[in-house]
Amino acid sequence: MPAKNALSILHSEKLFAEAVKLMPGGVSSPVRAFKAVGGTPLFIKEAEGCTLTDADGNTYIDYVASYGPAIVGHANERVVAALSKAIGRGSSYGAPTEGEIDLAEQIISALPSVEMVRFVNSGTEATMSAIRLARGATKRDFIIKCIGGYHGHADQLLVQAGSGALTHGTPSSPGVPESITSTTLSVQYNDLDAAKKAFEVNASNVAAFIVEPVAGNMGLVEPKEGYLQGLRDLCTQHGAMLICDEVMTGFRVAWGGAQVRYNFKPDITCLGKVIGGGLPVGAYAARRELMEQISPSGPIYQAGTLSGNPLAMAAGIATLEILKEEGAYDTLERQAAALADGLQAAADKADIPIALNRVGSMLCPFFVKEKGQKVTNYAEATNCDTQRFAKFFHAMLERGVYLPPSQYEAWFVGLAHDDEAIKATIKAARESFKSLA
Ligand code: KE4
Repeated sequence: MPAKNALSILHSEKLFAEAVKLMPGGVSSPVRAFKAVGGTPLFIKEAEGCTLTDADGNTYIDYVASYGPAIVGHANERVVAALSKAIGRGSSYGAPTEGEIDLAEQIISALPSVEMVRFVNSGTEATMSAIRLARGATKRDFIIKCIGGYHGHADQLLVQAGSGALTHGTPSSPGVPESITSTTLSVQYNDLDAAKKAFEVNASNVAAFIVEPVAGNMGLVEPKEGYLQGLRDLCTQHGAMLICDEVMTGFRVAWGGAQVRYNFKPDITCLGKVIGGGLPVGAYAARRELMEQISPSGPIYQAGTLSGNPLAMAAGIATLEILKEEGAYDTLERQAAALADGLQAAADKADIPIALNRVGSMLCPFFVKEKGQKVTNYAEATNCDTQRFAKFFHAMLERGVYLPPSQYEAWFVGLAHDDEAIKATIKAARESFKSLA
């Protein structure tokens, strides 16, 4: 387990000073810059299991897990072995490979709504392509998304987005033309009436409703009873596609993702993160008659130099093989439940009000203003004490626990978070909550 952290993060500070001269904000993705919590982002030198080591040699129990992919633990020996074998055969051919068949078969066998898959290189590409497929298949232009829903940074979806955009308080980004976003409608998540109204107003123009089945980019908010099936019925009623963005929940909240956990059938599913085992990957998938409309079997164009990359396929296949083993999801459930219970008890003991939401191995403590407050939608999620979260974040970091640097991100528990790690995290949380009181 992590040694007591040295106070020094001198190397990270030095590296960050260099990085900011070379890259916007010194990072390759905004949330990593610690803007929402303050302080210097830590430069990570290596990771193993559930532990990160920063440039100064400090070690941390990690709940970012690369925002989901590291579900079987960092540098998992079976994933490393698969990659070591694959890299010796080259890294990319620009030609079909057997690995794509193997991973596609796994995905199709896990998701009852899916008969065919197309691999891409990120969640953004997956959702962008799924929207194009829905628009091409329905010959309609409008899409509906949820306020606070984040589906990557494609122009048409960066409208009242969650995650980074929400964290930075600029939900709609400059550089996105009004002409592009005029066909994107936003409604409240978990509000079926709002969805109904959006459909009624735009009836026969709606190509798709895209939803994160479990909202993981406004913190973590679980779907209300009947919400997802309600969206399914609305899309069927209006001839629109239901796009289920499972980039975060796919193979995370269940082997079959949220659509199996909550038992509903989307038209198109987007995947990423876990299916690449930490390498760049995304995928969109659907029934045959839809997917065969994608080039080259159909007219809807989509392509990618590194799509189906042999290394990403090898890492994804190895990761899913581990998750498919008996008991993997029981372990994820048990460890995440133990953490959630411990966090709640620690907050209660320090008399710090939190609303702790959890779905499987994804969880998020919201720093609510009043004891007993729940967080069931975007308005409640964004009515939290983000300053208090920031203080908690740093208190935990000093005690060797690395959390996502924003109140609007989910925490991820993986197979490598053993009892010792969970206990150490709860101990750090007890002290951290106390320091806030
Ligand atoms: P990427 O393009 O970042 O691979 O995937 C975009 C995406 C799509 N859909 C959902 C539900 C997602 O959560 C994401 C990306 N998630 C964020 C974490 N909140 C990635 C972290 C980051 O932006 O650095």
